[in-house]
Amino acid sequence: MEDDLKSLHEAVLVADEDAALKETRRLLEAGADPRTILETGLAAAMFELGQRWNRGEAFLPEVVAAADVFRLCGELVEPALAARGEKQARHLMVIGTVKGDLHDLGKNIVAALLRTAGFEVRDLGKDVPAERFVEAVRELRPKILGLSALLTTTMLEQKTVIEALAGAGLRPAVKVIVGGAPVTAQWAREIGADAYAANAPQAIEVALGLVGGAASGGGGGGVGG
Ligand code: B1M
Repeated sequence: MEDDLKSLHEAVLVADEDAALKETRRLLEAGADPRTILETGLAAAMFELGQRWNRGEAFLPEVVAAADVFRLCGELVEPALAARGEKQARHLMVIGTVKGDLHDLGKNIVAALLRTAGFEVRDLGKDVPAERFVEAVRELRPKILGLSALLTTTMLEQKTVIEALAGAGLRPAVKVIVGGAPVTAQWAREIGADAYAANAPQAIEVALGLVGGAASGGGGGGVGG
């Protein structure tokens, strides 16, 4: 299993679609935890590629190709994840990547894992304007709204959404969780979010805490204080 996860990691890094899909199928058939496949195999590879990009050791076309392979493998894993969440009580959550931001791989993982924890997740996609989030909260009345941002420039849009919710009189109606690589607990506090989560497993913990399903803890969680 360890070796298969390693092979999957390598295949995503070099954007070898056939090998990555084969390894994902092999892991699923061997009964590997789909969360582990997502986090340890797929997400860790994208993280490493991001670091290589930071150091100038990887280039945009490689990142785009790897992101595509990541998405295809994620689609294979999702049914196994969804099957885990089916028997649990459903809390509605709306999630999306904010306006101006096209990064959705992390948000997709967060959404997929939340489904395994008993949340019904409405994913509004990426590049979502504040008005669309407000409209979704007004119409769907979710317990939680999740805002993902991967760019330092688009983090500001998380604040815009929270302000737009307040302007529409909807802020008390929904708990807001913010996340994404440049986002911090301090930023979450500054913009008046209810919680921050650093990664997908933390997002589950935090979301369950907000709906009274479990105590939140770890590195993420409420932003008060
Ligand atoms: Co872009 N990109 N990118 N990119 N990209 C980053 C973010 C960057 C750090 C790379 C770099 O320069 N080193 C940099 C941002 C710099 C900054 O603002 N500080 C950057 C840039 C500059 C850009 C462009 C401007 C590049 C260009 O065109 N010149 C451009 C912008 C496009 C736009 O959005 N308008 C761009 C484009 C792209 C691609 C399209 C090629 C592709 C995205 C494909 C896609 O998402 N469908 C891409 C990618 C893949 C990356 C990196 C390499 C990887 C991001 C990723 O998917 N990671 C990234 C480098 C990096 O992050 N170090 C980079 C894997 C994913 C599983 O992790 O998204 O962090 P992550 O999600 C985690 C947590 O953050 C958290 O949980 C997830 C899972 O554990 N999380 C949440 C995320 N959302 C959450 C929400 C929550 C809670 C937790 O609650 C609601």
